[in-house]
Amino acid sequence: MADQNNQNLSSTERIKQSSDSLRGTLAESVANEITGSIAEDDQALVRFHGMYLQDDRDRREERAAKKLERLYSFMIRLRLTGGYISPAQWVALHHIAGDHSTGTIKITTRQTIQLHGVLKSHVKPTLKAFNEAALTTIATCGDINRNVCCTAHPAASPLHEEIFGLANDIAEMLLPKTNAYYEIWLEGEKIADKQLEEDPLYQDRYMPRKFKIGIAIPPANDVDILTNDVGLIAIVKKGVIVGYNICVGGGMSTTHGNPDHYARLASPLAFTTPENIMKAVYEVLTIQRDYGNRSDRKLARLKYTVDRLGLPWWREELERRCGFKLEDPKPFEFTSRRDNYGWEQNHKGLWYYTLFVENGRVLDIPELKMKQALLEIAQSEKAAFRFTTNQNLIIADIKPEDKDFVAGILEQYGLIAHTERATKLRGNAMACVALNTCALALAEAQRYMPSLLDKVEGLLEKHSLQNEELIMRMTGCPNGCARPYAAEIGFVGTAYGRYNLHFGGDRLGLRLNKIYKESLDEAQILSELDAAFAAFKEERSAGETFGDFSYRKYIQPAVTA
Ligand code: SRM
Ligand code: SF4
Repeated sequence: MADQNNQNLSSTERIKQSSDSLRGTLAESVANEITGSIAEDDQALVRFHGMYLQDDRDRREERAAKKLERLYSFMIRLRLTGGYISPAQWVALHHIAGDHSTGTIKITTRQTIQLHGVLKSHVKPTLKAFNEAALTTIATCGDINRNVCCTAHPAASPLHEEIFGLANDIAEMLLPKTNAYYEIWLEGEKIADKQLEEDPLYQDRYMPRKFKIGIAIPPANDVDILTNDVGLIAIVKKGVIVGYNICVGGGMSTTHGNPDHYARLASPLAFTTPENIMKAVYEVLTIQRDYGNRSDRKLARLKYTVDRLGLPWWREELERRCGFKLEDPKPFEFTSRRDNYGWEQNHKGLWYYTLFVENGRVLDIPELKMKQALLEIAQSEKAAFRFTTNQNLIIADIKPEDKDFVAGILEQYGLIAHTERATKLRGNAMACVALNTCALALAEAQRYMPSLLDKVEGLLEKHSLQNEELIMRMTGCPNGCARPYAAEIGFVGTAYGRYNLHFGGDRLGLRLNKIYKESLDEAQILSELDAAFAAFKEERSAGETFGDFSYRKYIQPAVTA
């Protein structure tokens, strides 16, 4: 019996099951003008609709002193499979961000967009405006399949369109069947016939926890494929995708001081053909739905179900549910994980400009009017927009005759100089949102990382290492939203101003790093990095990356001791 481990269901399981297909009392909560918040159970349900209730953590003390409730608002996340948005949609997004949120358009580490600071009274107008632009937020959060990521850059491979299509098909297949989103936010009709809402995949319990899928075309591993619950790696022979390696059980989150909660890279489980891949992905979800832990949410991700039941069991069960045999995973090779900044042309002659967006924050500041420049490009309808999982933006699908026009706007607003100015370190770096909106942050991340980078750049120059392609990532807590455990140098917040320093991840995303030193302040971080860079410069072998060197010098001896 699949659910025998799940006698004591977590409170979230009960909320889901009694929610009337994700409705709960959301409509009443949203209509209640007395508070900026919503009822507690609805806070869990609203996530399935693509939102989180948050409050401005910078203003908690001031509000408490005035005996005011917290300054509540919503973070709203779009669903953009493979990170694509049309020019008309960008124009709409620009105005919606200005009218209803802080105005900053935030590119996330899963190729989509978040708006912050949306007051409760603005949520419906925001979702309606998104809907008018054929944009949706459904199922971007909650215990359900999230935004499906795929290799971002169409110039990376002539096969990009095929995996982008697969990403869209998978995303569609795994949408929830409930009509609640349309009813609550878009004045849709209440469906009287409940049979129309029957959901054979999610039923009334949805997944035990969030579920993430990515697709990569080697040699690019820009999507950090093995950090997904399910990572599909396209196997290409003579220019044709002959099938996909199915990798299962990736996930980043840890808990400080608890070894039972760990980061894990997905394990190659099997290979199957393009004809069978949809069925195989679907059945991985049904297995996790039936066998995932529904008692302890900390152990509910697929990675723990994979480790608990083992890969041979998983393969057998997947074959049984699919009704066809799977093959052994095929060999593949990744050669890079970074975004290639600047101009590139694809096999059809279309042009792409990959723009550096520090920590994914698109906004206008006096010295850089990035948002305005992108609005003008979008208004011209001469380019679309694609987001990368490194929080950057590709100005995309530009016809050769339009390239000069787009380049002119980029030049005029200084965006080409801005991108070229980014050092290799900064260009590869990522930090999560953290303070002031993230309720779980223990330390700063995106607001602090730029100034730390200034100092680390200085250290690299001191050791003549500024041309190294180092991957450095930071998060404000151990949940791992900027995938810090898959970086060569990772910082994970432990308390305000303090971070665990991780060393030893590889450059290509095939080996996780480990804690090197715990809870360091900035002075200690810089001193540790100074010493490690000096040793790297002195002792590295030919062509050795910092990740491999630091693994060999600092991590491996501890692991094998
Ligand atoms: Fe995340 C929760 C932001 C990618 C692992 N994540 C959160 C919340 C919603 C905090 C909360 O639950 O209250 C953060 C909202 C902050 C804010 O104010 O915006 C948040 N996560 C983000 C984003 C925006 C970070 C960014 O700077 O881009 C990313 C949005 C992705 C998207 O568009 O869907 C984001 N989160 C990730 C990733 C990276 C990835 O998916 O490639 C991870 C690690 C991979 C994984 O899932 O294992 C990640 N976020 C988590 C977790 C830990 C989940 C777990 O297994 O325990 C949490 C906490 C939770 O779910 O309980 C979390
Ligand atoms: Fe918030 Fe932690 Fe995710 Fe950063 S890693 S956004 S602090 S949950």
